[in-house]
Amino acid sequence: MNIGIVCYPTFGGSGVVATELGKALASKGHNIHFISYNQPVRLDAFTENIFYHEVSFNNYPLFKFAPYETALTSKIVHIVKAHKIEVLHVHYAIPHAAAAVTAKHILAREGIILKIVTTLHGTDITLVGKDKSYEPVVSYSLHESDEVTAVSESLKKDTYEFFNYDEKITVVPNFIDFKRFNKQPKDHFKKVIAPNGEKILVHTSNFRKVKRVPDVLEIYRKVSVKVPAKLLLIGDGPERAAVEEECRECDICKDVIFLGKQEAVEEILSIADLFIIPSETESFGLAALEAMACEVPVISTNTGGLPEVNIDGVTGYTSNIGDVEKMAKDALEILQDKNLARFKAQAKEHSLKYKLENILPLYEALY
Ligand code: GMT
Repeated sequence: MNIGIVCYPTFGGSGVVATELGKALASKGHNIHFISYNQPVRLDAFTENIFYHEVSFNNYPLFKFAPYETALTSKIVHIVKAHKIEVLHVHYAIPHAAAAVTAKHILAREGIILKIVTTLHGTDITLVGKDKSYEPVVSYSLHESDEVTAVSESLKKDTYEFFNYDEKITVVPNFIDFKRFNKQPKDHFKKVIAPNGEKILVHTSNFRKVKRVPDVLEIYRKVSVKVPAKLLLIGDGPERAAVEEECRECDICKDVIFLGKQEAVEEILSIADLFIIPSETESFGLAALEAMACEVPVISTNTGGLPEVNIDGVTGYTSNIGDVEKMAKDALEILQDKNLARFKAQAKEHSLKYKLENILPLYEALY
């Protein structure tokens, strides 16, 4: 098939899922056309039947805000016509679904049929659900999509709750390519980070408020009083400077290592003993699943789709938002030598449910 994929090009989340999906579809012989404002970060190597189309526009002085949605809509129309796109899969509702729906209507006037699959990823529903200003456009775009998917049961429920939409939503969870996400032998790296056999705790995120990175620090501090440990923080974002400042104030800079944005996150996860994700809201928690695939148990909140991914007492533990006391206690429980191997094995075992080979056919069936 000729398939268009509209996504954000950034590290993490919806952009990663969209890009990995496109690459997997291309390897099965589909022609994949990515449409975005930048080359998606994981679209890093030439592949025969993958094409990238950049949305660009001139920002005239009259415009206070760049008309991205209009430029995207026009781009979709051009690409669908030029490459005979049959299905357009948009990741993240705002503004991608609305642009796709407008393009579909423009094309219909010329007798061209375009089918739209909209995948909801999280903040397009949960955060926006609390800000009603986008509601009419999102509800309309969902109605006008041919298929709507959500990445967890929790997100499906939230969508029905926040939006004026009661048609079918298919849950298609995030997935893992186990050819890439696997525990790798990285003992030399582990020795550099933890020369005295310290436990290694890891957190990955875009350092937005919703990730509650200060809670990660608090959990680490409570754990490291009892068990020698190092904390690796992967990613970058608005809250990072404040968290670094807090490390300096608490004099723990030598044990808390900020790694910034990392491409080969699986190599770092390969030396980790525990992954911490204390988010305020998380529709799925792909970062947690990536950790589990590398045999790392998870300490998370019980919000959104996290309990679907991190099974309480099996792959790690879940807690109420902000309950750092319990999260630290649970972390110590997992880190005890008699428990660690069991939790690691169980995390891996559960992650296998989300292997690419299981999830890809679900999307193909929708197309
Ligand atoms: O987590 C983020 O802030 C990025 C965000 C996105 O839209 O790219 O991630 C969302 O989509 C991911 C892929 O489906 C999910 O794994 C994340 O849980 C979700 N983030 C939130 O709900 C906060």
